[in-house]
Amino acid sequence: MTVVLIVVIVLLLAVLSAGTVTVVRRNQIDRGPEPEPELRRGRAPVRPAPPSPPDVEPAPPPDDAGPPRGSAGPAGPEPDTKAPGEREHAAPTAQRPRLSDRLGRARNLLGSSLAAIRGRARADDATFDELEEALILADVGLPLTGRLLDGLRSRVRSGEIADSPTALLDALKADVVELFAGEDRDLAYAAESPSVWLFVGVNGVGKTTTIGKLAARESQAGRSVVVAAGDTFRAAAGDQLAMWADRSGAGIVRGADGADPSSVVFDAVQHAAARGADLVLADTAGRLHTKVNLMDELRKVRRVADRPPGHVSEVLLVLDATTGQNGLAQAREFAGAVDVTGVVLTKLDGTAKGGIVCAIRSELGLPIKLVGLGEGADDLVAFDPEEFAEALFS
Ligand SMILES: Nc1nc2c(ncn2[C@@H]2O[C@H](COP(=O)(O)OP(=O)(O)OP(=O)(O)O)[C@@H](O)[C@H]2O)c(=O)[nH]1
Ligand SMILES: [Mg+2]
Repeated sequence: MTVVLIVVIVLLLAVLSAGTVTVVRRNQIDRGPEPEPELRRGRAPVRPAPPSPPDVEPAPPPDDAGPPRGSAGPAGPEPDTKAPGEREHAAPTAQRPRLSDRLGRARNLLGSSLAAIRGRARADDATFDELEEALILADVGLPLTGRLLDGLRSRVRSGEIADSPTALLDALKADVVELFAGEDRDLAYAAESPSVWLFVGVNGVGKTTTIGKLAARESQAGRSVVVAAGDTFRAAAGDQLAMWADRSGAGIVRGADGADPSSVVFDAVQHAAARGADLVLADTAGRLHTKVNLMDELRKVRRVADRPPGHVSEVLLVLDATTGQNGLAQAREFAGAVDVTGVVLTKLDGTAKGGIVCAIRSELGLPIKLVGLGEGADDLVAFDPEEFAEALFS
């Protein structure tokens, strides 16, 4: 009897302890996996894409000789069911970054050279040699460096500039600001909506990111925005743009992978017009400026985007400031192909040396409209020559 009682008690204890283990395991499962370290830090660019809206079916490639086929209106299911006016605008964001705070590398590079120049007694040949070296290091480029120094030399000789390094550097700063005088840096809107801003450039320069930043900015300003996923070359490009559109509340029109980019942009314009949207921001696939067929494709995108009801009011060439003088060759080719109206210089916060801004302006005469200072939605600022010269040469 006692033996039977002991066996029953042991069995009871065994059952109870098994139950406890089950509960602990369930609790562990309920907590779910630990978040990825990247997500915990909250870095925006790797945020998982939002559930993508149904894509707009691409219309057949528009024919250059006449109106695009299938162009009666936005094709396929609407990707964005809210009317532009109903769309909630992105929440007001933090203060915009300052160029002087982000131009780290250029300032470091120039800082020690400028300190050495300031320490000299006079603005003599040795001072000019040092200044020449500093400007070339800062990516101002040989031709412009030569022109700037020639002008300064003759003004020191004539006594217009005092024979002191500080006076010399002040005059240089003023000359750099003067380079940008008279340029129209405003982004243009067409008299009739929708305006189309087309973004072009080589691979990886920051076209899609710039569109994302601008979609947020324009939405905050109260404009209704549609982004056109004209990069049908890379499968992930549409998702990247959809993520930015989702954040800013902009509408998006996408095409199938490999679709004719001009048909996607055309659909986006139709979609924007049908909904009374103000602005279409059209992405394009990165392309080498030396590839004739790809540059021809871009010409076609521009032509199609400019057909009523669309009005191309900006063609923005996006250049990566860290590529230095090669940006000039890119700018020449793109400007020749699609009538570039302005430059967006990205990654000035990175390893860029800054002086390329001056070279682009002086060699190509294109206005620098915007500057990218980071990967976040707020990291896009209007280019300010005074602030730039102050940041670079102080
Ligand atoms: N630091 C920094 N990174 C930037 C800036 N603008 C873009 N980037 C980063 O540069 C990388 C490329 O940006 P994308 O916008 O994908 O470039 P893209 O021109 O659209 O590239 P493709 O579509 O491949 O031609 C991304 O990692 C961006 O986060 C900037 O101003 N500063
Ligand atoms: Mg892109």
